[in-house]
Amino acid sequence: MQWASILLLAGLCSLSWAQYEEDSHWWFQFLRSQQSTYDDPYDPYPYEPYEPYPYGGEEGPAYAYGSPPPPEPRDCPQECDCPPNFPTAMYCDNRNLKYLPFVPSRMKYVYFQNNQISSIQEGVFDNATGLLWIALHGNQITSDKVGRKVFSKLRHLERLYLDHNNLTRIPSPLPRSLRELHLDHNQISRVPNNALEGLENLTALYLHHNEIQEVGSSMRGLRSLILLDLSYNHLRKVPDGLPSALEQLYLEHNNVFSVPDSYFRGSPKLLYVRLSHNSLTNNGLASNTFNSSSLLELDLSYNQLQKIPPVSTNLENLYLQGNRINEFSISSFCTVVDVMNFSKLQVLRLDGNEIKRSAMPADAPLCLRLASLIEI
Ligand SMILES: *[C@@H]1O[C@H](CO)[C@@H](O)[C@H](O)[C@H]1NC(C)=O
Ligand SMILES: *[C@@H]1O[C@H](CO)[C@@H](O)[C@H](O)[C@H]1NC(C)=O
Ligand SMILES: *[C@@H]1O[C@H](CO)[C@@H](O)[C@H](O)[C@H]1NC(C)=O
Ligand SMILES: *[C@@H]1O[C@H](CO)[C@@H](O)[C@H](O)[C@H]1NC(C)=O
Ligand SMILES: CC(=O)N[C@H]1CO[C@H](CO)[C@@H](O)[C@@H]1O
Repeated sequence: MQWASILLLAGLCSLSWAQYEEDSHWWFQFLRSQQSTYDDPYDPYPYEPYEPYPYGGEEGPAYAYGSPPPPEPRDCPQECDCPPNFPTAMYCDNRNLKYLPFVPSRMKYVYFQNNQISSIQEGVFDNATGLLWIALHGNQITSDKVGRKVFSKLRHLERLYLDHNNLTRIPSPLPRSLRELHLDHNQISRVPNNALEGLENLTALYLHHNEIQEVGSSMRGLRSLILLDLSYNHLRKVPDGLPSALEQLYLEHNNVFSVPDSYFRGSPKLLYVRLSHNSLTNNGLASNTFNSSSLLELDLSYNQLQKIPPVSTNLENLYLQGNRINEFSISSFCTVVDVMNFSKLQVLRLDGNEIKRSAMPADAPLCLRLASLIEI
């Protein structure tokens, strides 16, 4: 990772500049701490395709250790730090701010996280039309105090962090240039069909831990979307139509009770689907709902399934623990078994069901010949 990227990401993690100056190894420790945060045992695929795009040396941080830091430029708001050797970044995080200071025009990266900011007043970003990242997470921003046009001049904005706030709606309109939108841990309850219209470059959308009951067809048009996280909401239905580039779909901890037939056909690149802790029954599923050849991992644990739904022979990980499954149907994995036809399943979890070990059919090893873990 390049220096600039490390600095930019470090800004999000609320290290202070004092730390940077004291310890020339701070970045190493930062990387190590990052590693442990990502070390989630539930997440076997630490998949981070959204590294800040390779970033030219133009405004590299290159902090000269040993020499006294030059004075801060005069346009820097007094509440904030504007490191002279990184002239496009402004750090105003973790300092009990109640209001957003005006952002000077040269800024591209601004960090306001972990304060007590409750509003985004009209005009605050009007001069900073080159902004690429805005970090506002960990504040108390409410939807009625977000200026109607605050984001309208930001034609280059790529990352917007508004997670861990008090929002009840998705701010609108949003810059069409956005690539990452973080809105998780708010109180958003509804996503209107046009809320995300025109976000043609959006690759990751984080809406988990909200109170969303319905998203309608709002996701369908997001043609670059790769990751959609709607977990920990109150959804009873899956979104109407999935984006065609989607690879990761997280819907765990909702109240979804059915998934339409051929639902995943519209997303031929889908790799990971998590639907654990929902209300799925076999009646709510068509026979080929999950038989989608791109899927590598499917988590259907903690639902109310009584049978193993048919899956593609390409599937590698299938989680079905905590259901009411009472038979081991090998036909759910293999319709034909011979030298050339078998399942690629490696991990199958069936523990916490109503099934006995002896229910494993004799021909199971032939079909599931790659399985390294089968838990019953
Ligand atoms: C915003 O930009 C205008 C025009 O460049 C300038 O006159 C004004 O002082 C700027 N405002 C602030 C608060 O920096
Ligand atoms: C935001 O939510 C928190 C926790 O729910 C609450 O304590 C706080 O008063 C709220 N702030 C505003 C400005 O509504
Ligand atoms: C989307 O990204 C492409 C390529 O990076 C860029 O040319 C285009 O202007 C972006 N679209 C918007 C609406 O910013
Ligand atoms: C999955 O669908 C394919 C055709 O796309 C079919 O050949 C196969 O038998 C199906 N698998 C199961 C387990 O029903
Ligand atoms: C259902 C299935 O995958 N059938 C395949 C079994 O293997 C033969 C080759 O031996 C293929 O032609 C079939 O399509």
